[in-house]
Amino acid sequence: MPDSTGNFSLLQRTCSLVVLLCFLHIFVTVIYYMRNSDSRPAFAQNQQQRPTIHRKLAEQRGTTEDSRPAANASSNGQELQICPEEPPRLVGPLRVEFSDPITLEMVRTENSVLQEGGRFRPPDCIARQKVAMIIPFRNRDEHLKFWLYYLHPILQRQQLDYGVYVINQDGEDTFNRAKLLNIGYAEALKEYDYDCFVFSDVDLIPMDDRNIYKCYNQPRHLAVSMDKFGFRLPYTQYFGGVSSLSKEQFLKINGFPNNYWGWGGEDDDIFNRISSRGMSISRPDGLLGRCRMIRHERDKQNDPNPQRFDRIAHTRETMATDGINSLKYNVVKIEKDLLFTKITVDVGKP
Ligand code: BGN
Repeated sequence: MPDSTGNFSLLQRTCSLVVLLCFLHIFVTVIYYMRNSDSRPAFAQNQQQRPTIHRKLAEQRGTTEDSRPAANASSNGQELQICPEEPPRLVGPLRVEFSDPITLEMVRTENSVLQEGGRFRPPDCIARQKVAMIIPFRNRDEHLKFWLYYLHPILQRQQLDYGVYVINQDGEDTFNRAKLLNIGYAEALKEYDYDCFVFSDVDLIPMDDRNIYKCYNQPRHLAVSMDKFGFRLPYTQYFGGVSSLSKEQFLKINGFPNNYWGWGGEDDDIFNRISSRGMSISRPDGLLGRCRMIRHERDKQNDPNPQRFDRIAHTRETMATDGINSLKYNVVKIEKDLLFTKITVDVGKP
């Protein structure tokens, strides 16, 4: 007859072993999860890895506003190397949505590595390009908040030496996007020796940080795959939304037109300028160039410009005399925030 005490202790030992194995399993899972949670490449939250690395480096360097190191040296005097061709901390596809309850104060706290005016320089290497981000603007503070929230960490991971310039059209007269872009170019150059200019609408956010906001050997169209157009180009010549031109490329086309008042056509004029000067458009592939647009109603004083059809038919004749060489405006106010430089300008009226 089986001994019930023996049976019981066998059962007890089996249970203990099962419990032990469970603990071991949990332990291994936790360790595995912790080791991988920092390096998940896909669909990484934009805010992960945010300023920690830079904050640590800045803390090590003891960088303050007045102790920005020279471009080729760290604060401890060591010679810096040029940044790698491929920035090492990019994470790929990003989650972008506009329902998160964020405030400018939160964005400022998360970007304490910035210098006043929305300026940044990689602390651990010499950036390959000095890029001015130019945003034409009027009454879109809600959109600007999301642009800053998403773009600052991306641009930092892209290891750019950059500054953000919000060019705010003063008054309530008809909006003039391309003229504001010209003004952004001129004003940014008064501050720093930028060699590249990214022109971005305030409501467009890239969905992949491998879409690098820098200049290429041809003028670059960066917003190639927008959610609003079903993630494809609306037409082959489309050059709207976000683009980049080096200083040399910009000057070669005499900048942008100043006389497109109201919505539409100015980006097609820029396209015409580029092709008439023998350049082509460079673009990222459709997957990498995906971006989201913040939905909104059409702005007041930005109705479709009825003259745009006629204007884009004559770009070749007008571009030599209408552009950066004929730009006239008045600066009303310059404000420095930690996250951006806001330049309010009087652009005149049609
Ligand atoms: C085009 C506009 C662009 C605009 C795109 C996308 C014109 C010129 C006359 C054909 N061009 O039609 O300015 O960026 O749509 O919305 O209207």
